[in-house]
Amino acid sequence: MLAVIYILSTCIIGAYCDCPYGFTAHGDSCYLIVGLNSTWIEAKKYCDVMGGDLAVVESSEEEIYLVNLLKQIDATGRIFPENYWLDGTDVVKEGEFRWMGKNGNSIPISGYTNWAPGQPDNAAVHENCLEIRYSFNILWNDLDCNTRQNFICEASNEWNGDTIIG
Ligand SMILES: [Ca+2]
Ligand SMILES: [Ca+2]
Ligand SMILES: [Ca+2]
Repeated sequence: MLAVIYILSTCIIGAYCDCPYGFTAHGDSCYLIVGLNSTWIEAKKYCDVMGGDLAVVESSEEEIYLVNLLKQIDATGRIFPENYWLDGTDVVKEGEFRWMGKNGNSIPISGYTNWAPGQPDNAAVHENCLEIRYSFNILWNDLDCNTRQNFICEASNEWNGDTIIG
């Protein structure tokens, strides 16, 4: 609990609390909804370049926030209401979905999930990447990783620009 208070207080003070350029802060994280038609791995690289990673949705609170964000963007018409890659995949071992993270630090998707009814179904035996799918009532689905679509990046709100080289 002390650690949580510390993180919150540093954010309130603002000393080490910031989002990468273009991201929106919410709780401990920052988010960027990206309307580029990208494969899952292209999306993951894009998020990395922007200072984050593909989004890891760990709670209903986080998902409700994101879905509201998607609906707001939908209302602007700036991004066609398509589908959005998240960080999950079972490409390494079929049926074992993991949040891939970075540097080999993947973890099994356990606890909170929000799969659409009947998903993941590994349709046509090659659906290995996790998306939020509009036509499935904005719930999770596994899809062919090579499909080009929108995606959601997430970064820590303690991000700073110290890693900029040159
Ligand atoms: Ca998250
Ligand atoms: Ca699969
Ligand atoms: Ca599927």
